[in-house]
Amino acid sequence: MAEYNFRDIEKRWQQYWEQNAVFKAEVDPNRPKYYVLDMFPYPSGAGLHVGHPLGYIASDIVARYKRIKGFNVLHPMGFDAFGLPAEQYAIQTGQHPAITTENNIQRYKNQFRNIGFSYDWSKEVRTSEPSYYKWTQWIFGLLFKSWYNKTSDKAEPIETLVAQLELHGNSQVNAVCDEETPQVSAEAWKTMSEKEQQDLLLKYRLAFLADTTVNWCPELGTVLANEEVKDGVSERGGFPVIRKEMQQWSLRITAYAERLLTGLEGIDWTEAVKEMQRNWIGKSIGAELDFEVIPQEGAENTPASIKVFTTRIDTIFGVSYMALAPEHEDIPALTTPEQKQKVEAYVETARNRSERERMSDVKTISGVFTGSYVKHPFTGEQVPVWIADYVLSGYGTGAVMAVPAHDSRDWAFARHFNLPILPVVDGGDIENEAHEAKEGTIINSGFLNGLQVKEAIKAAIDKVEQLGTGKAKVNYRIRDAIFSRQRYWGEPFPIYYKDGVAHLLDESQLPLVLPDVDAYKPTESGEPPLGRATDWKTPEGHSYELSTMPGWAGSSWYFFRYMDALNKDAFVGNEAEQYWQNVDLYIGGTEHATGHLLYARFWTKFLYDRGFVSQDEPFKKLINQGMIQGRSNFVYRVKGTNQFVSYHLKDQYDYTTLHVDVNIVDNDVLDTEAFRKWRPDYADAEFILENGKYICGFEIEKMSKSLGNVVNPDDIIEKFGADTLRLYEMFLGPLEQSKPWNTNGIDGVFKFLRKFWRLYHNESGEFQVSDEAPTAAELKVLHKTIKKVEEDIDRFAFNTSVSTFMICANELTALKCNKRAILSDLAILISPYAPHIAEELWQLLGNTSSISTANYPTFNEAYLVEDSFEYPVSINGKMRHKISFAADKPVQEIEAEVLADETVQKWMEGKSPKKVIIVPKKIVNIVI
Ligand code: ANZ
Repeated sequence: MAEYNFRDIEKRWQQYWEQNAVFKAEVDPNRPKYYVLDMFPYPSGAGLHVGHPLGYIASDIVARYKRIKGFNVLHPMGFDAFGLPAEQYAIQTGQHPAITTENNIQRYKNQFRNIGFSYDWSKEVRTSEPSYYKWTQWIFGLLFKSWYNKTSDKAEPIETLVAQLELHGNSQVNAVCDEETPQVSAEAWKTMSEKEQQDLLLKYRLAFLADTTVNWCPELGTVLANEEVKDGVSERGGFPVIRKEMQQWSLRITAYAERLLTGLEGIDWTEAVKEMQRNWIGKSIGAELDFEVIPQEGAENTPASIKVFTTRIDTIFGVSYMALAPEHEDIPALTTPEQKQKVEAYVETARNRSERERMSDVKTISGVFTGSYVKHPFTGEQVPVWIADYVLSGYGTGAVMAVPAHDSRDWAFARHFNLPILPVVDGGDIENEAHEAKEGTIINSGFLNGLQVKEAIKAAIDKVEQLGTGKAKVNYRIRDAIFSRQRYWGEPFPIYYKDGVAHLLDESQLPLVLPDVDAYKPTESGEPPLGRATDWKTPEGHSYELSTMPGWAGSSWYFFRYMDALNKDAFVGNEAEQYWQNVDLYIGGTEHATGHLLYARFWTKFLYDRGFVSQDEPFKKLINQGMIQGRSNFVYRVKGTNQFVSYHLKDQYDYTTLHVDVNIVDNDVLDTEAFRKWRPDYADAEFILENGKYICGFEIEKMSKSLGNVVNPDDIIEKFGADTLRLYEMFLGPLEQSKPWNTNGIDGVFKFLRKFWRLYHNESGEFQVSDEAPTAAELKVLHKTIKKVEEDIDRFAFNTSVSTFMICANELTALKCNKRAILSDLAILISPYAPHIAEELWQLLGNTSSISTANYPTFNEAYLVEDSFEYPVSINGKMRHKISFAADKPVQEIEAEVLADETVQKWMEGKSPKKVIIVPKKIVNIVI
């Protein structure tokens, strides 16, 4: 074999890895484990473009590196296979989403295979397989059978709650539960009907059914999570989303708010992602206090008081109105007859704006007066009660004490409706904007006069506690997670209804498999698609739940399944779980910062509480890879013609700019023939060329089909090979950075691999290495590389390793090195990056097992020690010669030898030196 024949080599090694299950990972207590995971993909119809494998290549390098470092590596791959696109396609075409999904998965797997990933395919998971979602249903069931005990600070079986109810009712139960959980004595509990008991337990269960205000998307026919709604429309499809009350399954993630927050301290994630999670959880420390309602004459059902949540009770003397969320339940009772019409109209419109929209919309200030007043707790003055849509119903108490002088939203509202602005601290320009009373400021109002903010908060809380009208309170912004979707392509709930009570299917009945339906859309009467399934009932004739689980159900625990993917008795077996524990390195996109990553942490903590896993954080280290952007190319059509003008000539014409498919452009030069064939309209296109070429313009944009800038890894592999693709993706720049794809540079990497190949071959292209002992210079090049590559991978700086390999190959080529001792180690070093070529060379070197079973070479510092130094010799300021000396040679000896040197003597022209200056390891200066 002569040339570097990557096509042959790559196919052969991919087959070898697969047939010999080289990367199969088994529990092995004698070896340390390393678990490296990618966020598994949703198999979309478009397949992978070159941006997708960036993170996968990085994790594969780490996996392969850790293997040769002696770790037992778990590196699996699978598919997040339920989801909307396959279902939308089913609605349009009638093709079962399972078929679409299967086809797409096969395409992905082929693409993965072509890139040479070292996955253990025996552990593949697919969330849409019944053998997998059986366990998603099982975990849901476990959540249903659990409650959160604040005293033990963990989830417990519902039986421990029932035992307490039987003994003392719920007076001593310290649980995370529904805000409207009634007080129940043991007697009352015992006399409750089955339905009443179950209704009460639902208020405690970690998976529960409740009426909630949801984001309803009529076009998609489903409820969406907050993060699936962007600017009032659905993230997928951009359809309008309205707010609606519906009975939904939810998960009580709020029970874990504090632990999700503190758990961040112990994991190695970027500060940016941690901060996003902190904000999402949104802990705020403040107080709740009651404002007494001043009853209106003749008004009925007036509540005695209204509770507000404030983080700034120190500003209480600045309160000039109270504002309620439009959904606040006391609004009807507080509204006076004169205000009734206005209030009702306002509430109706305000309700349909999503929370996000209401919070982010600062431009429109809207609100209405209820007609009622409350009493200021300290001054006794009348405070008007307004309704304002900047107050959110789901946060705090849905009511705020407004302090316009010191809060900007209150300020804007007060200005708009001409309400008083009462400062409690000096300073600021409150005529024109709110003045934030920062920490350390002195309050000068009421009994808080003279106290600093912090002290004032404490003093005010003490006071309301004494009065019995308030208390310190911690609030979290995070909401319980709505878990029902009115869709077909998701996990069925293991739930059936009997006499209006939700019951959990017995474990022996799982999986509850998705039924067949005649169409993938809601029924005539508006039930979810599962309502179309005929005879979809329990053997006793009870109806099943018709919603399915959301996309994030299956991805909240898949990392456990990989550890023991074929286990039929448990979602993961103890032995496997205790060995693999959790993910050492997790690589994926930032778009999952608050969704998937938060839910996965929640489920892990829950499973930990219930004793099914030994770790309470799933991902020890997280890296977010950057996005690969597209590099779009443009052509310029002369207006009104079918003529296209080359980039540098375009300004002489009146033209329109058009995207052109980058696949018919090479180095910004358009393949004009291919262009004519590209689209029927261009069949007779004419070109105005420069230097005989049509040059395209370019721009960096998002990689997207519609912009014609999508590059398919299959094409790159066909042309240059997978090893080149892998190296090139890493070479583009630091992993975490976003960067444009530019196929133009790939040639350099390909040339490097050819040069690398030639190191192991003689001039006639035959494999030939020498068994001679390596020289010091050769050893130095090798050990420099060993050290650098190791440091780079440990820092996840893969791009700099690629340049290190290039330098190494250049240096060894210059030294004409073909020593086995050097080249053998070098093959190992490059094997994580370019595994196919490495395997091939490894075999040529006479090895019979995969290079992944080799050991990473040991770095030896001694080879790097500079043992000689080449001194430049300058005579009268001009560099005339170079002479090498041992690095530790004494200066006098150097001087003697330099002056005796023939070339030096020639330059000195027989004169004797006036001065000789020697700077050790720098320079010899002779003045004559
Ligand atoms: C008086 C006050 C004075 C406030 C001041 C702020 C500044 P975080 O930190 O986000 O928890 N608030 C309370 N409930 C609300 C709701 N449902 N919708 C909108 N705003 C609400 O914010 C808590 C602060 O936001 C609370 O403290 C309350 O306004 C407001 F100079 O009370 B504050």
